[in-house]
Amino acid sequence: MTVQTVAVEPFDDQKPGTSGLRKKTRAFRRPHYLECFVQAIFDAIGGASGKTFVLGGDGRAFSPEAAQVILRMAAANGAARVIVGQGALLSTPAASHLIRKRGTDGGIILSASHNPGGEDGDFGVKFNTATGGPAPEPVTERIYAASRDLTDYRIMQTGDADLARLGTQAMGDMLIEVVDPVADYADLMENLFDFRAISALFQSGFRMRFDAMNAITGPYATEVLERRIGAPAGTVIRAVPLPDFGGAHPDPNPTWADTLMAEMMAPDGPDFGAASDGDGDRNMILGRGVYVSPSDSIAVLAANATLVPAYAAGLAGVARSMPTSAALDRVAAALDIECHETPTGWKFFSQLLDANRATLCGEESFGTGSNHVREKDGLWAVLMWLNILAERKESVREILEGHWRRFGRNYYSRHDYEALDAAVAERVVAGLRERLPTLAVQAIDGRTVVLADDFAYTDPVDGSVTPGQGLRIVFGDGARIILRKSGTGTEGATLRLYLERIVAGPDGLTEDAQEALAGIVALAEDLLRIKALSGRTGPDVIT
Ligand code: VG1
Ligand code: CO
Repeated sequence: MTVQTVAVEPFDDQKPGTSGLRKKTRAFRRPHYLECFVQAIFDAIGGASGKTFVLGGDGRAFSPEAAQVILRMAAANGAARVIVGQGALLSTPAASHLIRKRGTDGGIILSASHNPGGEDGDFGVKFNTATGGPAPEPVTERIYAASRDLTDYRIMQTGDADLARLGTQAMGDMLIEVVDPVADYADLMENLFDFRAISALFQSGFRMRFDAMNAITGPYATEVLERRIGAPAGTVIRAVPLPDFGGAHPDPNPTWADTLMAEMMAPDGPDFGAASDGDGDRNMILGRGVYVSPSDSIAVLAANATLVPAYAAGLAGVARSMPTSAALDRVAAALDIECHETPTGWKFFSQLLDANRATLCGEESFGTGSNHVREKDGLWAVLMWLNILAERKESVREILEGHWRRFGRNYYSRHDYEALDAAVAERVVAGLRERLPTLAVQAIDGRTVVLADDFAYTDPVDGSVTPGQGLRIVFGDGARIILRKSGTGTEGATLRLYLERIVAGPDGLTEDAQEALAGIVALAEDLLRIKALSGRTGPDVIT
């Protein structure tokens, strides 16, 4: 076995976004493209020599080939060991857990998460550090810099490793350890939650539907819900990960999980419904006839966390991304714990979790998690809900409405304008940015603006400042309009418009969210003119 050094011209577009490098599968299949990014990762972390890594992903097209390339490159770069999920499979939270449990130097996750997969879809590569969390900004900056300076990469000339066979095999001086992708993660869940209480709930006739969307959570949900907890067979649907997700868009929201939505909205629908995304870190929560907005979900979980064994002692603090509604803030105030507001992307939570400044974290984009790993975790959120439902013996709707009566309701919605012409998107953003200073001293439409800025985050742990994280207009009554550009798309530019309005109650708590927000939506269009400038008649996805 010899190490080959391949001279290359560097690529100039390997800048990781909100969560890793995402490109069209075809772009990743171009000669040397994946190899250059992987070498840039190794170079950016001071080399791979003597190190141990975790490797796996959501099984989308190109994953098997990519895993073999990464193994041959890790061997050529002197890595000591790579722990690989069987079949190169690992959900994002399971990979994070494995990195931590085995004390490795980090891991490489092959996924473009909620982006569609297949030959015409997207592929992605993400590096997580030894904490188990997504590489923080300084590391992704170093990876990008290394990718631009690259002159060559190193790869072992050898055949494929057998990733179907559990156990250890050698590749040159490096060991490849193929592990069951599900077992360690399922054990972790069993330690956090009261599986017996959840089992009893199912035995009492509770009905659930879990839509794995033909993606990675299928094997995890089947093992945990059906085998260990004893939910009826068939509770988990679309449970086998497919390279193209069966043509589905593996994003758990009302638009893309429409079949599940229809089943849950029927009068005789199941008691509880949930869906997860491509790489298993997102979750959508539904009750019979009710959709739980992710911003409400994290608030409800925080308010009820002490009912769950792992959090019985209370929470050190909570955190939410800036565009996530402020429903969580009121729970934190009631619990008298810290509430942090971070930029979008899980990497900003990791530092707070490490410093024990937060125990639970949430994002409006169907991401919820805790200090059990350093990623958001779809199945964990589902189990949190199940454990709380088992303890409270109330329906999802009763819990949600009770929460609003106690804390008030933050009506919330996100409107996405996808794959816009990049110049058009920039015009919308620049237009608003220019007007921010004047907005801050104005009353618009009878509402007083108390803050209009471009969100900059100061990390309370290390004092680092991350500017430019989204334009926000905050009104005196707590209503907000927020605009930011997506950092995970692979086509044109996607604009996300986040809308929020607070109703303290006791009246007006159960309106339809879009109707309750109609005034704010109209105001946003007046200010931003997204429709006028883009020629679109409305958003592509509403969550
Ligand atoms: C989106 C979400 C963000 C999430 C990120 C990664 O980013 O808005 O909240 O952390 O995806 O999630 P953006 O930049 O497109 O808004 V995942 O499940 O796609 O890794
Ligand atoms: Co994801």
